[in-house]
Amino acid sequence: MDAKYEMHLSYLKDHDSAIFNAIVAEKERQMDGIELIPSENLVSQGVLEAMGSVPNNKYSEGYPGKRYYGGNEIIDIIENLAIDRLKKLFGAEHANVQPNSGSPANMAAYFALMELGDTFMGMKLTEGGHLTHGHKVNFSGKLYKCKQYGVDKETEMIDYDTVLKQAKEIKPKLILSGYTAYPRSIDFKRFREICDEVGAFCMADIAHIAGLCAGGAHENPVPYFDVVTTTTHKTLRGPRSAVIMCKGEFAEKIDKAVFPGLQGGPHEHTIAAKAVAFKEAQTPEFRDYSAQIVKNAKAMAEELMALGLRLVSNGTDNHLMLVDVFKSKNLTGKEAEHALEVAGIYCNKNTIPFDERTPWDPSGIRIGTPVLTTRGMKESEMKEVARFIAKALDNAKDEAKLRQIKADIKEFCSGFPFYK
Ligand code: DSN
Repeated sequence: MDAKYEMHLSYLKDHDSAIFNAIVAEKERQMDGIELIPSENLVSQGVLEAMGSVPNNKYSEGYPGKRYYGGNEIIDIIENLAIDRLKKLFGAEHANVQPNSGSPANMAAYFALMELGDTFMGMKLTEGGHLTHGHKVNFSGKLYKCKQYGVDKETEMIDYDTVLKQAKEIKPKLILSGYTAYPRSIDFKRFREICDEVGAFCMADIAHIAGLCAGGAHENPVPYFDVVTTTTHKTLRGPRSAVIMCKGEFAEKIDKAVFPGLQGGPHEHTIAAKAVAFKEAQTPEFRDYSAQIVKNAKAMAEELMALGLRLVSNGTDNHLMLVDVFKSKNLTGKEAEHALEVAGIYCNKNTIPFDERTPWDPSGIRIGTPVLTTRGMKESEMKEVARFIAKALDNAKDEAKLRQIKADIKEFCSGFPFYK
């Protein structure tokens, strides 16, 4: 996106200075720093405007044409636009745009496809999965029996033959692919074959890579998977929310699982914002954006490795990478996250495959390029960012040096403005 966006806060400025000041300070933090959290993004003015709009005021339980409240004829237009645009974007037979965020979207999909207590397979959290992919502290591991798969110890990538072998033994009702911390392409066709071989439902949670799938920078599983969930605020660059897409044969079950199974009144202002984002994602500019995210990630990965940092699986195919800071710099993930934050670089500590440390203070950090790419940065800037990262990690215990790096980063970022 080339445009620089205005923030409309004039009413708050005059009537609620505490919230006004906090929002402006947060906008400045976002603009002055290097945002590397791979699940974050910056949204357009259109998305922001729709989110702050009057459909917020409406109750519309039910679906277009079948609501439990009067006065929904305009809301139906909004929700149908979101549905139609999403189906076109991903080639989906059916779409439900009501899930409020990623976890309830996954919950609704499980409710639709499985009985409580059924067995499914998902990726381990420590190797790239998500809490809702069957972790024991989450509903997904409590309400269902989850047998988890992981990555190969040598390559730190998925070994599809091992997944097939496990699936033959476990005979799961459903196999889930799609991850939150896996830097490599996912062979969705292979997952479909594995599911067909063992008679399992084939589901993906593409929250992280949805923008890449929509823009052609990663294989899109929607046309041939049974059910696909995704959040809408990561690489897809929409409002903080989620959607479910599925084959026509699962449409009724999915819709019933979302409402009345799980949620009440849909957030129609957010659904309007999702519709705006889905239109933006259909443009040639968005295709270029998704390709650039990957080019940028590869450029950053190469430079980080040249600077002596070990990356899980030695690189990336998508928008993110995992840096083994413990092995590379003798820093824990928590120490690295903190040092980078002091320097104005934002990331999150993350376990790496076969981590011997804890998730609260793991061996790695997770970084990615969606936000910097939205700001218009290209490969040469990614190399500069990699050098900032390495310098901050090398000076992790030197507060004064980190503050100097922060000042340099503010100057660097001023060349890539986004919100006025
Ligand atoms: N919290 C998200 C992430 O950061 O990957 C996943 O839901």
